[in-house]
Amino acid sequence: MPDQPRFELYAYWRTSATYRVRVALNLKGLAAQERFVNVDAGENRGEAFLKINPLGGVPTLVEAGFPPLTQSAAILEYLEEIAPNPPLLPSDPHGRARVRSLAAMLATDTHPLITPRIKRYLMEHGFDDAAWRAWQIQWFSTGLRAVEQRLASESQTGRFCHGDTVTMADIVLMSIIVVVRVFKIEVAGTPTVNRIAALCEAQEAFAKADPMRQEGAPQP
Ligand SMILES: N[C@@H](CCC(=O)N[C@@H](CS)C(=O)NCC(=O)O)C(=O)O
Repeated sequence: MPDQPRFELYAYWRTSATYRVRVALNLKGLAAQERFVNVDAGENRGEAFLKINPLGGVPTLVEAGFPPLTQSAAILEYLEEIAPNPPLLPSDPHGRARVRSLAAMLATDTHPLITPRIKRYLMEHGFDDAAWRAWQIQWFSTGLRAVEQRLASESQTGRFCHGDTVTMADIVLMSIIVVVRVFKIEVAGTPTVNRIAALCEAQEAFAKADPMRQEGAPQP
């Protein structure tokens, strides 16, 4: 009998934050048994899931003997510590700070604005579908264009966001790109982002994590 995976990953097909963890697990050769949480049906707000993650968000990583680990950035840092190869952070402090800063521009300052809970609140307070779409375009564009400006102008940018190997910055960047595509939004004027995205998605670890390849994704 094959060994049980070390982790359970509470996940939903489309989510940006879960995608980050999927890519990191793939890159590091770690396996997780996914537990499907239907965010669109509100399962993440049900009593059972709120006991696992009181903020009602996926991903949540569960490992026997430890409390559930929430927050994709914390999960990525944890995976980096338990499985340092391949490294997803540079070896120097300035480099690590730059990678974390690029990642936070999207994971901390962009993504939370377009989550289902924000949509639900806005729709209950006067938004309609068109206003919501304009909101999504506004915040995705703001985040991606700001990252583009840094990537295009900073000398540490290489083939990837930082140097010539994949880091957490690429994982988070791609986590926004794949969701922008799910919502069929086009953000113009981001050539460096597009160049790096093409390199990332050519890698199996990214391709396997694509939302459209997950359980529950709409069939083409
Ligand atoms: N900061 C959290 C975000 C978690 C999060 O908001 N996940 C979204 C899906 S990408 C979610 O489950 N949202 C549920 C909701 O908004 O109701 C992380 O990085 O893990």
